Amino acid sequence: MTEPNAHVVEIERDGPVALISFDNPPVNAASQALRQGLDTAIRQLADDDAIEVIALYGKGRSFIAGADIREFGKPPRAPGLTEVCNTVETCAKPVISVLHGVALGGGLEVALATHARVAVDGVSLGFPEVTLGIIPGAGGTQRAPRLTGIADALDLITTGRRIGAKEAHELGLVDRVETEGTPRELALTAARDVLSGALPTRRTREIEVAADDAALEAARARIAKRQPHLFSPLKAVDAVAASRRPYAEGEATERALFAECIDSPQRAGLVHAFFAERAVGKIPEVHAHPRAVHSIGVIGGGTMGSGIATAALLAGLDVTLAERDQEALDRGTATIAKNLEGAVKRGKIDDARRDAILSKALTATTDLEAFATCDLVIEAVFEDMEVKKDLFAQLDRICRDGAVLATNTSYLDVNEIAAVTRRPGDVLGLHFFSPAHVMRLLEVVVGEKTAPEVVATGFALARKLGKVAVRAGVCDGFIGNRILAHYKKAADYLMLDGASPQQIDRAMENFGFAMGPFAVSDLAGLDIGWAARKRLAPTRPEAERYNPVADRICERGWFGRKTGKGFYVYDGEGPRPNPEVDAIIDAARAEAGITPREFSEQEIVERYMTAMISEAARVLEDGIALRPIDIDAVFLFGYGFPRHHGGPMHYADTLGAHAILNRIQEYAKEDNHFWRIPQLLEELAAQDGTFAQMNRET
Ligand code: T1G
Repeated sequence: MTEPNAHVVEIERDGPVALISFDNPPVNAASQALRQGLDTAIRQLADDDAIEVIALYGKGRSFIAGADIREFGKPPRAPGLTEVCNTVETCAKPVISVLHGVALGGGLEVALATHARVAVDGVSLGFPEVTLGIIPGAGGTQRAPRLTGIADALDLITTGRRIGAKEAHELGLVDRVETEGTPRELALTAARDVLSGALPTRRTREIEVAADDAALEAARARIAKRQPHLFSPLKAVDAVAASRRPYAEGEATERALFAECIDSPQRAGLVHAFFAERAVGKIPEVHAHPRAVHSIGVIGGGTMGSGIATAALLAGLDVTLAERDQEALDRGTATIAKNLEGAVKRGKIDDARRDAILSKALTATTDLEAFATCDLVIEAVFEDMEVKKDLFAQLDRICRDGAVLATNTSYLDVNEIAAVTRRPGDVLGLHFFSPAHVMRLLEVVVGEKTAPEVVATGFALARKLGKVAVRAGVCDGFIGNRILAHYKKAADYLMLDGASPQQIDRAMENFGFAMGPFAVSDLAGLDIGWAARKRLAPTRPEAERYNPVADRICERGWFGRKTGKGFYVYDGEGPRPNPEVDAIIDAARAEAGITPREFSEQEIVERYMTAMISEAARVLEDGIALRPIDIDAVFLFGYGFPRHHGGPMHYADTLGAHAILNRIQEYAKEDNHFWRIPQLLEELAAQDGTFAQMNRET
């Protein structure tokens, strides 16, 4: 018999008790070595007459964080986790588990296969599989309903929601909760309790599941409403439904459904999204030492400034908020108080914490001199270069040596702003997305002279705020807004040529975006795009087509949701198309001599996505984004890009560079100014390459 893998799985004997521990840093993923080690250890101990009870626990941070996601899409290597769980459950001797840190996915499945479970307070349990495009595949859909009943199992398995020890106990998922002791100590104690009869054990597969057709139907209805684009949650419901059948049959159903999911493009997209969130932290400045940041200054109490201040306060930082006059300052602090109230309602903080934040951590002032002691200052005033330069000259005079000076500009030149200070190395862009205390993306904009430790400080701050930081270079709009400006034009041309704004929105919503581009513009405020178009008008090339519809809407004083009208009408009955916009569109078409034509939903998606991918390729060519995966993260965390498509670059790979090139060539026949072939795409097509390869090479 093979020995358990000595590095990953270890056996320790203590009289009649055997402890099996896992040590597979950083998170104890159930890699092939762990699976093999556990399987071998159980079989070995089952044959060992001296052993009467076996207890499993994890070394390091966790019990087991689930299957090793890096193995997905590769040929499976035996033993599979289903088989290992069955070895555990069918062992003739009692096997128990002690869960600490996280027990997720396959980790929780191993635990459910043991004969009793002890949860250490603070543990996080859950089935995140649907967030990765799959379903629990090692008996989770069969054993969870046996312990919790169908309704609660459906809730956990179809949402990926994580629960703590107390809730797991209430649901019947664990048998005991412990607040003190190391996992090893608790494993020993619990094993002895099994021997004394104080901790009963049983095989989960032997429990009967009560029928609950209403819960199954309710879950299907909830999924159709909330996750209409996702493939795996409905499969998860089917698998849970099969738990009413004899165990082996239910398990076979789960296996078949799991296999469908693991091969689906959605699984590839969702796993890519998981790794994108982690990949963006790998930057050239990774070894630079971040400066300590305990107190931050925020200039500007508008939506952005107060959102940034809220995010920092929620992360436990001291914040000084500055505005020009008392009235604006009062509005800013009121917005922060409202944001914090929202956090209380969502259960993120309690009343006492909110009061403490408002009375102790937040300082409001109209005097910039208050920034003298701040570790980092973020400017979030309106987008005017002269105003920003003036502010940075003042900050340069006021702030202490070593303080980091950041601008939240969405598109202005960070180098030009840095140049007015005597310390351009301390200056960078920290581009938050509205609402800043909710949206997870932070573009860290690195200027020509930004010092490596200042970049590292931006990333460390993002971590503290729970944000996903992406490194961006300087250009108009950085990564996200530069690409947005381009594909928004594609949407405008579609409209001018015959598609209605609602049709375009619907097409993109059916593709998976939470909102289409015109609904988003209405939400953000049409005046924002109007200001940007006016700013760029002097540099707009002659050859560029122009759609004046949004300008005409703005000229009527309709700025979208906040004024009750835009592309849609908002009058309390839910948004509906603004009938007056049709006439504006007709006039614009007539003026440009366009005879409108029909667009299929597919063509809309193709043109929109091709424009997005084209500009993204140019952003890469220009070195504005480090890697394709950084662009994916920007769109996933800042622009509501459908996670199951993995991001624009991952999606581009699913189409292939050739197909995209062909589309651009086709579209260029009608407009060769807008539809230009990015050199990078041409090179990829020539080499039959993918964006994914570029991720690996850099
Ligand atoms: N597989 C492989 N690598 C993983 C991993 C996993 N399951 N989990 C984390 N990593 C890597 C991660 O990429 C990063 O690497 C490092 O570990 C630290 O992670 C059969 C099929 C456990 C809560 O979905 O939720 O079981 O970037 O930065 O913030 O039914 O990672 O350093 O190179 O995130 O402390 C179900 C996924 C799998 C859990 C830790 N399990 N992981 O968070 O650290 S499906 C999951 C997490 C399954 C079965 C099915 C989190 C965490 P690098 P980190 P963290």
